[in-house]
Amino acid sequence: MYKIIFLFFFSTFYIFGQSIQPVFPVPSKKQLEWQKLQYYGFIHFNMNTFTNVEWGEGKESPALFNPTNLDCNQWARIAKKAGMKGLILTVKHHDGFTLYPSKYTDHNISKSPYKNGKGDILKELSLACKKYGLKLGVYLSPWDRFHPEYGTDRYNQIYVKMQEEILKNYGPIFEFWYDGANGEGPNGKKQVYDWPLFNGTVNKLMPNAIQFSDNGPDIRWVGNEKGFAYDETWSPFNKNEIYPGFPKFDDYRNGQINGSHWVPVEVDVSIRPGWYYHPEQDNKVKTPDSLMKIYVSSVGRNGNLLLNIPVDNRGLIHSNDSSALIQFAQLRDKSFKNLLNLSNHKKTGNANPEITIDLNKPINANTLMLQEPIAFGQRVAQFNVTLIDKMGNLEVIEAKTIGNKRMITFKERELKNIKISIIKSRAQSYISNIELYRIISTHNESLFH
Ligand code: FUL
Repeated sequence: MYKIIFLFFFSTFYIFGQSIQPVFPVPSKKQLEWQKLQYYGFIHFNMNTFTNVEWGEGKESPALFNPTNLDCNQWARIAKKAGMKGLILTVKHHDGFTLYPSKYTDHNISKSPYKNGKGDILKELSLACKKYGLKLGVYLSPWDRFHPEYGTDRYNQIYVKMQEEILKNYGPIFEFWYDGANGEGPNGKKQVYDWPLFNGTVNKLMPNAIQFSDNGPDIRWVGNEKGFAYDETWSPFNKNEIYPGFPKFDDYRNGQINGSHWVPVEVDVSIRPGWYYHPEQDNKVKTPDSLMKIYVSSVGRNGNLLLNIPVDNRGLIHSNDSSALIQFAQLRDKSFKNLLNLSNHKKTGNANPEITIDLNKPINANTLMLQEPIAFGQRVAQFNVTLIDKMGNLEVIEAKTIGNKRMITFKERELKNIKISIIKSRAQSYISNIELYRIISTHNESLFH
């Protein structure tokens, strides 16, 4: 129907057989697989759920931990229906209470009334994830405000023993999550963590697991908990210059154009104001429209989205959260339909391509999605998108990085021409995919005005 001309344009998809020279760093196989997940869930559920706080002190009585209707199948069923690819559980938060009967801490679920001390919620969730075809991940807080050995060398060994218990007994773990909080333990001391030991334990026992922290090794924090990555978001990252809890992380959150290692971003955000369940936040669940904006600003800015659901003190996902999650999934289904057909095209190439798409029949859209073939490295550092509508009105949008997926949103219009100009690139640039969407709100209107 429409004519598409790719001027000065090379791409993996369009130039079969041409060998692309990688620009380092490049992702490992497991990092590439992880990037394809795009969207998965966090479950904050632990002692704090029963004390109604965000951070416990480690002095809470295990008698308080007593969910009356806990059902991990409900969590997994909702996550699956919501289109999530996996769930990451807070097996241990900063207060130190473990949701499985660990032999290496006295502060654990076997001391609670739940199932008369015979409960193991990590086991229950691993079975539910298996049943619903979801991946299972774990959050095991290094900071432990209960453990008497915290702040001594012995604690590093204890942490490793817990990692071993988890990695040996609960089936495949797709992601191991280390948060950056590092405060004082019960004896007033701070721990000097042995990161090479912790990372090495996971690499040895679960080599396919991705490890998250402020500096990787495999994926990293995006630098905020609000649900967005930045216009400039590099997967190349100088990971060896910082450590988890690094006080000046802000200086690192964009990654670095010539970063030493491939460490892509994961965007973690909660569906409610808190990470844990607080009944007073029942009416503060994010709307499907705001979740869609978060998705566009995370998955659409070279990241994966880790969306937290605070399971309530019954042990269930509250209906307000589940209905927002399901409506958000329906919005994605309706919105991410590619309106562009690039099957007919011509191409030529040089280092800074300009891609022109002429549409004979105008297309009503509000989002342009671009992808780089990241297996060969991330390259584009600056580009412009020129939009020309059917009346001939022109708008130029300036942007920085592309990476795995970049969504450029604009006020809905009938597009006649689109021009993508790469202004700055680390090396020969490649665009492997271009799509156009009309992303809608729950009222079926354009989401962007
Ligand atoms: C942070 C923690 O301190 C919060 O409680 C929460 O778990 C968040 C995801 O990570 O570091």
